[in-house]
Amino acid sequence: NKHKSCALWFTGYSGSGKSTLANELDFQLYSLGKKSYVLDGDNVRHGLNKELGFSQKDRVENIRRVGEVAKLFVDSGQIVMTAFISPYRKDREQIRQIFGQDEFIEVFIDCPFEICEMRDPKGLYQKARKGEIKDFTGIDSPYEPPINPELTINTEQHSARDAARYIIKYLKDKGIL
Ligand code: GGZ
Repeated sequence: NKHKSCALWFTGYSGSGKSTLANELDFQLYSLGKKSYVLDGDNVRHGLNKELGFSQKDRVENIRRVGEVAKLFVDSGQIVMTAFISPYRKDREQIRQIFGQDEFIEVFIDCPFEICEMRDPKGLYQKARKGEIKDFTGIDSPYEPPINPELTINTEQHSARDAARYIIKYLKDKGIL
């Protein structure tokens, strides 16, 4: 059951399916006997990063800390999935630099913005449209898609189950699993 450790860095809009896919992948890896962990807003923004909001400055710091924590997981020999919007290309590239070659796998969760807004699982897009939430990604805060991600997953066309299988195949092909 040996595997190499790596960080799978999911990036995409709110509602694009990052956490759903990360958790499905976590489940599939567990079924294969592999040790993995998901970092997302639920377990990071309420604790470690609870003083941070959604201004550009706070997002940059949020993502910087998540990158450092992900690095600790990789150093401990695990496969870590991070599910944060991580809207700035430069920040993602800086995090890539702290990892070794092949340890950082950027996964673009490519779901059309209109679909994310239509899904609106938490009603946040509607609130942002009404001006009740400021600095909302894709509305009045930017999102910079990756230019050369290791993987691109369209969650409009593929189920989380199939997408997770596709990522596992990638990890096997790369000799990580
Ligand atoms: C974007 C926001 C905002 C604003 C609250 N903009 O669908 P969700 O609810 O669960 O995912 C979103 C999450 C984004 O947090 P991240 O830590 O991933 O963002 S970043 O990487 O940019 O630091 C959404 C909710 O928090 N949320 N306000 N203004 N998303």
